[in-house]
Amino acid sequence: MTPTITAFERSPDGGKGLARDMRVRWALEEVGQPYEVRLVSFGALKEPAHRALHPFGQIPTYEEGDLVLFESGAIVLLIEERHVGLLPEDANARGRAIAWMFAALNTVEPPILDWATTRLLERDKTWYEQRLGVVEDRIRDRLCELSVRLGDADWLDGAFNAGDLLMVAALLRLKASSGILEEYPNLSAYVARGEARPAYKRAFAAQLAVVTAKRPTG
Ligand code: GTB
Repeated sequence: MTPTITAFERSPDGGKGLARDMRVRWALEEVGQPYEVRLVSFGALKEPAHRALHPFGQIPTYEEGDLVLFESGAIVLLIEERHVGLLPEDANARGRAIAWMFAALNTVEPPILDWATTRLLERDKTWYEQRLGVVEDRIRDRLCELSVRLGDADWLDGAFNAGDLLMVAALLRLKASSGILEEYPNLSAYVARGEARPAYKRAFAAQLAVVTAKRPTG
């Protein structure tokens, strides 16, 4: 059965691939699973029909037969459980890959989200610059630790897996808008390796096509 995911009808990132449907699209592309996309407006996100799928009125969701899921991390985990290609077969390696998935979502991404929220919503506050500096230093702490662990390896634990997928997705938010990622050349190269994967490119093109299809021509 072909799964259906939801994505923004008009993504506020203008097609940069930063909304969280991107990580689900990427996971589906990695395992070769075709999918359908239902585009949702900001208004419709908060309507009962969408809230029945997602209690917080957000994207992405995932529907497959009787199953309805929300939370991009849970969706990626389900995809890798149902397909070959995103988790190692060895049980211990699989456990470590899942640990990296949680590290991406729970340890590395929170200060990055804090930074994005500060820039988006707190620019007019008298303490904006001070807070931004504090949050950026929290990001640096995490990136420094991650950079040491990655060293000169291509991926976090052997071959590319879902831990890398979510980690690259989290780090991408920093690329080209903060300068912070570029302070860690091995992490910059790590993100570039993720973006160079054919599955990432297909997912990126698919979400960008939504934006370009809506742009008026002429
Ligand atoms: N924990 C959830 C998950 O991982 O699935 C978080 C889902 C979430 O944050 N969804 C956002 C959403 O639906 C879109 S992705 N927001 C609408 C709302 O809450 O009303 C977050 C996002 C939004 C915009 C950008 N951007 O413009 O760059 C990047 C990421």
